[in-house]
Amino acid sequence: MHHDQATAADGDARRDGFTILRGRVRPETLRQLEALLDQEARSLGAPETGRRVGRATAGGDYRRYSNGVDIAHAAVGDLLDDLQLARTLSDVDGRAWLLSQVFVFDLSAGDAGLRWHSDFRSYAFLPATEHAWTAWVPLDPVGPDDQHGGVAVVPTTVYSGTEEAKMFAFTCGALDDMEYIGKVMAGLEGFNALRNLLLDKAAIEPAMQPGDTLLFDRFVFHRSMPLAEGPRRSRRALALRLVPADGEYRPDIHRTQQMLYSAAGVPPHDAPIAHLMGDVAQGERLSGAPGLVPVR
Ligand SMILES: O=C(O)CCC(=O)C(=O)O
Repeated sequence: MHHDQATAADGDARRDGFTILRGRVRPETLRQLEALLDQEARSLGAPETGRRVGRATAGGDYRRYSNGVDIAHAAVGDLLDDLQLARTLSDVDGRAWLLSQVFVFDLSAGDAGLRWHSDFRSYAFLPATEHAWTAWVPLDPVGPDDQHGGVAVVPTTVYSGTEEAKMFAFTCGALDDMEYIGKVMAGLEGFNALRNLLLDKAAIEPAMQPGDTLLFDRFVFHRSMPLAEGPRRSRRALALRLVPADGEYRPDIHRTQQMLYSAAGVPPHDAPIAHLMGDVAQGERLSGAPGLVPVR
């Protein structure tokens, strides 16, 4: 990572779990991504396309949304070329990375987006202690001096999702004890309220222009900032999910978390990578998956 370019508010990936990569995405790539987002959005409400699209994510709401963008799309390839994430992430921990999923989010005034969360569910096919990264790429200006509409983060030096991920995975492994599950469910609301109080207090809302990228670790708590009234009708963004090539494939955790969440009445989360895994079996390395795209 370019430590020389980073300011305190932009975070340090190794220390804070997030950083902002300023101006890496070229204007030509941004135009292609806008077209890609519009193309995905047109498929809204057209189930015959077979794409996984919908108005609402699990717990969030948007004008347009997709979690099923083709990760091998040419515009996504150009974005990866611009971002040079292999170098940046290797500077953080020396590993190689794979693209596992691409989302598009289009938030208009009045949409809540996603509340405070870390990305346990998007990466539930990994061991609970495993790192993974999201590159969040806005296509419109965001921030406190603009119409808000960005993503707020809390540095992992203040609060980290590491223990909650372990807690969820442990609880997923205890589905045979419904008395225990019931007590966990009953305690969750109070637990989340206390944690969210701290997150609201410690939140950093980065100011970003199209071309900038917010890179954050799976354990970083983050939320959508609602779009305030103003000249822009909506805020568009892409999110790239990145997984370690030497990470272990654990579809069993993904499966049990689906059961746990549905027991709590929360909508299921699509299996984001099962169709990309080929013959890779539980416990094997993600690098063997034919459908995951190497990050360059
Ligand atoms: O773009 C947004 O509103 C939220 C993105 C987000 O929370 C995520 O990618 O996990």
